[in-house]
Amino acid sequence: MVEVTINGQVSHFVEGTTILDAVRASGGELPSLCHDPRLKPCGSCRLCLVEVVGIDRPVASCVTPVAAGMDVRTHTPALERSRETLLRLLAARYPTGAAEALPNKEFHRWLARYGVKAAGVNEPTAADESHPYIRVDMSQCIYCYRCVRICAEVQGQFVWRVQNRADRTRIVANSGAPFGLSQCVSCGACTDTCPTGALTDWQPLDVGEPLSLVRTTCPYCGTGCEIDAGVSGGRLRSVIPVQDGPVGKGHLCNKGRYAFEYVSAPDRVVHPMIHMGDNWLEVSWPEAIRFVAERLKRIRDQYGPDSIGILGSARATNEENYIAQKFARVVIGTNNIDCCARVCHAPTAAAMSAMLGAGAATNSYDDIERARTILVYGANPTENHPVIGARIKQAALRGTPLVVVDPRRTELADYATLHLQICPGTDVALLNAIACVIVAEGLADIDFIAARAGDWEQFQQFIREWQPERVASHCGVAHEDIRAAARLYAKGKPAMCFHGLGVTEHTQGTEGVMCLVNLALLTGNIGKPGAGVNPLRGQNNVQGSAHMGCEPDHLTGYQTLSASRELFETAWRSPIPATPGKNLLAMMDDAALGRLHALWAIGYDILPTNANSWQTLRALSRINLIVVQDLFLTETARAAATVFFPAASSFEKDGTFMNAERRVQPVRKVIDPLGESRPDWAILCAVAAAMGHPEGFEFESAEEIWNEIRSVWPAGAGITYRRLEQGGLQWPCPDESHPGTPLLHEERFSSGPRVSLRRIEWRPSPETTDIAFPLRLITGRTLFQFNCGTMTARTQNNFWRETDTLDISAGDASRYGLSTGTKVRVVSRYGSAELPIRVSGSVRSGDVFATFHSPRVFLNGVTGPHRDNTTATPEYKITAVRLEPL
Ligand SMILES: Nc1nc2c(c(=O)[nH]1)N[C@H]1C(S)=C(S)[C@@H](COP(=O)(O)OP(=O)(O)OC[C@H]3O[C@@H](n4cnc5c(=O)[nH]c(N)nc54)[C@H](O)[C@@H]3O)O[C@H]1N2
Ligand SMILES: Nc1nc2c(c(=O)[nH]1)N[C@H]1C(S)=C(S)[C@@H](COP(=O)(O)OP(=O)(O)OC[C@H]3O[C@@H](n4cnc5c(=O)[nH]c(N)nc54)[C@H](O)[C@@H]3O)O[C@H]1N2
Ligand SMILES: [Mo]
Repeated sequence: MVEVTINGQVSHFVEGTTILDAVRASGGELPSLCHDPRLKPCGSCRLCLVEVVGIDRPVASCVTPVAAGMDVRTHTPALERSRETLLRLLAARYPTGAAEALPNKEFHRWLARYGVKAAGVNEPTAADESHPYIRVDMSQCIYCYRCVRICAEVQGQFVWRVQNRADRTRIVANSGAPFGLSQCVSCGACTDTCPTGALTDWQPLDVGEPLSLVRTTCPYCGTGCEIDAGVSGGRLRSVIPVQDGPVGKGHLCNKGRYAFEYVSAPDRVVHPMIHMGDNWLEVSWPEAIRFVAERLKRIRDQYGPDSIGILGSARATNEENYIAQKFARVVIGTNNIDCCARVCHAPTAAAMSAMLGAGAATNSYDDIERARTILVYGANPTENHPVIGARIKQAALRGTPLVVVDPRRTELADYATLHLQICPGTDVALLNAIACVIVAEGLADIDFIAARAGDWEQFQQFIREWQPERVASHCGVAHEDIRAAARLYAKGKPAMCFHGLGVTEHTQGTEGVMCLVNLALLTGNIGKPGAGVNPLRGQNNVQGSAHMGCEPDHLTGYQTLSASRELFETAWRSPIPATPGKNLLAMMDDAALGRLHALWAIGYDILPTNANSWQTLRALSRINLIVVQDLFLTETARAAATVFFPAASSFEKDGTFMNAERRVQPVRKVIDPLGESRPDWAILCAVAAAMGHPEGFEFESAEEIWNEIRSVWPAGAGITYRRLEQGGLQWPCPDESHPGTPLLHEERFSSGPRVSLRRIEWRPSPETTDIAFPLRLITGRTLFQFNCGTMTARTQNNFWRETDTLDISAGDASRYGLSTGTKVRVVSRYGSAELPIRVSGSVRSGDVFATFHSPRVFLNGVTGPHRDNTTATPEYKITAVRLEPL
């Protein structure tokens, strides 16, 4: 700490603190225009100059660190005069009226504060209005370059460029094309930092600045960025990043920042409805609840509790998912409860809990900056977890070696030291070969293995057979590259692995993740900062919904039914059914055989998202009672539901989400539930009461539910709502003085002191290409749309991505006589779908890629029946197809 005097006041600061930060930290106000804490300081605007006793000339406070004994003056008459002069110079050319239109912009605030009026001409022609969310008017640019810097330094997109020099300097979107057509990923960072009216969101221009901000958590992906939601007139108006959010650190992606219009979409369903004849009839809540309660009772009495299945929601809160599984087990009396972790990272949870004792990410996002090598395995974070993707991209730009394993050339592959463009479904072979190199070349961490890993002898024996030369042709990767990847990962410690669905959504999904854990164990990359095995979990609360017990074999806290039954029976004062529960896939199998009579799907649109949709449709159509609880009439609801319960969105209720780094974060009510919609937990509790089981479901608030969760989940016991006010807590957090756990398995594994290396044989996918089906379809996602599309497709994100496309290599396209925009029929052994072609350099000849976001395309009409051999997760990543012209 150094002692500094600021305007006569003595204070202490950490060494390296800049004068500007010191002044602001001690509550002082100091104008600046080029500064943003998210950026490297540049000291160019001269507004933050201060006088330091003993130094002749004023210094730029944003680039000058404090020093012991420094005596700083921030507001001498000379400094204030020079600030006013600077502002006058800038205002001379600044359009009149611009400052009044957006009084909250930084430059506009300083103009007002120093009593300076803009005197320039308005040049409306300078405006670029081609972007759906951002208005550009460079006649209001003051050349602070914050947009250029944030786009490069935070998002890594390099859209904004400086053109020309001196008087003719202009800032333009790359290539000078209209901004809306540029490489912009619409993260909003530039408008967020722009201190003038040059870059602004349309929102405040259209509907005015919000009157208040409510801090909550983003409703989209498992990254879990905190957001400030702007409200006025009882409506959600804007979203901006929380500057001190532990995850986003003042950054968001397009969806979190802008794609919230779904909340007030005109077709949001806001009344309970019952399907009668060919129509949906709006009914009252008591009517809808009575109807469902009676039908469920009747079905339970007639066919038994296991003829009913419930699906929790990866989009709803922890509290709601806790109630969903408690409802299934206590009120219905079945373990038939699942959620869409099943089709996603269930293999990760299974593999990691089997091997390490905890089924969740070992490390935290903050380790990205600590890692000395990053392995991105079967994941596409710049599109699917963009805030994490941007951090990984920045690490690569700084020179951290990056290895990407993906059959497609993803954006990160462009930044990678090494991209292994693997043939889909050959990961176990490839990972074994990497392990083989690590062992054979003496790169294994023998001390770590001796202390903490078992079955080392047997593993060495086994892995010897997996030389890269043997697997290279199966994997479609050069054996030299496999060796190079092994060396990068094993030598550049700590090495951090992020993985995604490219590993899990396969017949060997669970085993693939086990192979990744093997690599971390072999190299001692576990239990250390900057290392570990880290699944990039899918939705906002998919980690939480499974963790709360929306899984047939697990109770809250991922505690197994077999081990924790007694704890829960005591807490719930109710027996827990003994019959093993069915997962989603098994429920569908049962339904197809006429054995599942009721299904309650909460925030999960299974028809378009489950693989092999036609089979799903056949199954659904045999179920007597389907209740869909959602914001919208989903495809499942349209095709097969009898009752629709309108749920409140995450902006309309309190609760918590759990992100992919095990962080529990608050979800706060920003606006009232739209229409008659209700929080999911309230609906479940009302049905419990109507079924004659109010006890255990008489909650008044989400916090009351959370406190019950804490009482049955020892590793979460210390996470109170009050503590969450300070920015979320990572479990394990066993008591209220525990700080939370950013890093797992440090001294010992969750399951004990030693864990075993796994010997896993590679078994090729049963889905093979042949003359009739010569191409391999890979499915996945894209930046601007989200999963079943119910939310993003109701926003202006359609501007960038109106429909799913079939990405094909240029060579294959010309072979089939196809070009971008041509519509084709993709046909598999299971069904077909029609969608336009997009010729793309990202896929290899023989592979095609498509997203599954658009209900018009219904891509899962094409995918097949194969499943992970441990968790039943569908093999979405490989389907043999052919293309037919239309
Ligand atoms: N914009 C956007 N973001 C999302 C979502 C969204 O729909 N849109 N969905 C959210 C959800 S639910 C999830 S689960 C996450 C998923 O996030 P990711 O795990 O990144 O999901 P995918 O894009 O499905 O697949 C990742 C990558 O796996 C590659 N891959 C395919 N087959 C193989 C293979 O055999 N081996 C290897 N090594 N790689 C393979 C694909 O080419 C793809 O680039 O994203 C979340 N975030
Ligand atoms: N071909 C192919 N198919 C896939 C995949 C793939 O890679 N390829 N990936 C799979 C994966 S990983 C996943 S996770 C699934 C995703 O499949 P889904 O879970 O069906 O998709 P989501 O879009 O995440 O959202 C589900 C629903 O939740 C609703 N919702 C949002 N908030 C709330 C709320 O607070 N309460 C309630 N009740 N509802 C709410 C939304 O309106 C939406 O209808 O798709 C799977 N399907
Ligand atoms: Mo997912």
